[in-house]
Amino acid sequence: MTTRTSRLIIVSSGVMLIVAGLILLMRPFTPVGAATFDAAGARHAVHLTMTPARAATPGSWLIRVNGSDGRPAHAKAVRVEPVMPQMGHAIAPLTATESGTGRFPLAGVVLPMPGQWQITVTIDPAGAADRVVIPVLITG
Ligand SMILES: [Cu+2]
Repeated sequence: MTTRTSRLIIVSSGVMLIVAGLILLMRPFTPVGAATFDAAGARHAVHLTMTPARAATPGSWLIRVNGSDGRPAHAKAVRVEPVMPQMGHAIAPLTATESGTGRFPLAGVVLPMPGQWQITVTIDPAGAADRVVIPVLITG
């Protein structure tokens, strides 16, 4: 192997390592066992992470709200209404208060049944209420 070839190999494997590192860094952070769901309303986009998305298991939810400009949208709190529309039942609505701009965590949320749920998130920054409906499939 010539010096030139080995130098080329060293440089290209370095480039590949950097590319692999960047791909890892740019991947949105998802905790182990988490499921993520996205939906958009008239003025907001909502990204919901559930850890885990499993029935009858207390879950940690993180709701992230962006405005139409794609940036985190400030609100004091959002209202969260989980329902099972095909079955005609729901759990009591929840209020998630803001923890960092556009971030609304909830702890210990229990969805009692597996199946198709609908999580309605109501955002009300400065009185312009926006409802975003997120379809969520919950496993047993
Ligand atoms: Cu049900």
